[in-house]
Amino acid sequence: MKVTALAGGIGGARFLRGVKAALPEADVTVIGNTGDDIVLHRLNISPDLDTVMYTLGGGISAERGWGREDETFTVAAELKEYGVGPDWFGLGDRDLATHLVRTQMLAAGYPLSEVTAALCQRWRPGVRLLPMSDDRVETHVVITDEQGRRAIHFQEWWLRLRAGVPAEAIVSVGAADAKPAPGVVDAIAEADVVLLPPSNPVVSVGSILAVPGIRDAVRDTNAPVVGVSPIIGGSPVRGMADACLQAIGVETSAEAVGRHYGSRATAGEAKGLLDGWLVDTVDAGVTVPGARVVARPLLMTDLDATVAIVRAALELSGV
Ligand code: GDP
Ligand code: FO1
Ligand code: CA
Repeated sequence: MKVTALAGGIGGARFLRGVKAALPEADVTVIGNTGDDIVLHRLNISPDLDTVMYTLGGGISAERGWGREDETFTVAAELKEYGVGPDWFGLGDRDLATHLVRTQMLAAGYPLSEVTAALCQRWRPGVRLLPMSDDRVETHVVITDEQGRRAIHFQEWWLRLRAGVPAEAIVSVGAADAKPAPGVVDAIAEADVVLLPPSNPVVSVGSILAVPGIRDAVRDTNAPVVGVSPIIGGSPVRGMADACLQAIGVETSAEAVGRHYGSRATAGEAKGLLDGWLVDTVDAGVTVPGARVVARPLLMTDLDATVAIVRAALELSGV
């Protein structure tokens, strides 16, 4: 069976661990968000690709959910001594090696998709991990602070400001001119099932869908498309997705996010993405016109619980 998933970082990666355990024989393609990518100290950093790669490859920090297990931050401490920022981004020593390899390969002319494949040679995540695009796309957030109204990188808003300053707009810089990476559109078109994990609907799944051609591929695939809600009982399970949803005028609820994705049964321009929408049992009764909505426990507390969520999503898809 061919499974294709559109994933962000921690929520996506944890869900994918369940996909691999539920379907050990499946051919899984992951389309990863690169809107969070940032260049710091001339290093190309791809946090969401790395989170998926390390989580599925056994290198993730279990405690933090991002970066490497057994990490040290000596280089970051030395940079701080020089007064060289930013100090809000946790640059780990082990993680640094990944950024160095990625930066060198990109500088040598390899596209990000090939660089990612090369990094995965080491980590063997057991899925085909494709960046959404080989073109540079960066999520920026428009805020107003003491320096006036300006756009800052998503990572600065998320990590330094902890999304505490309201986002007046969230912009995918470069997305309009980006092309899907090789294999992305085919992986959606040729899948037996397409899954939208419980990733951030705005800055993870939303960024991927902002690359021209990807949203249409999801709308038009012959495969059933099922999404899993990252919002339970009116709150994100982790992180600050509510601040992102507010910026795009979507209420923080499983129903509003399901309706934001919309149903594939809707005709014309308003055609959405979903055949099925999985919500938590506390959100039972939610409706998304044109899509089947099923309620199941959606907390990925351990692998067994996550496998049960994946099985429920597959059942809902009918595959
Ligand atoms: P990020 O890139 O690291 O922020 O990760 P993602 O975008 O992939 O996922 C973030 C989302 O995962 C958040 O909005 C959380 O609400 C959601 N999430 C985290 N843990 C769980 C869980 O156990 N169950 C569900 N349903 N959602 C979760
Ligand atoms: N998340 C944090 O909350 N603080 C950090 O310092 C941090 C550093 C970091 C470094 C590499 C990496 O791959 C991920 C990292 N993350 C960090 C996670 C990540 O950047 C974001 O929290 C998510 O992408 C938000 O969507
Ligand atoms: Ca992310």
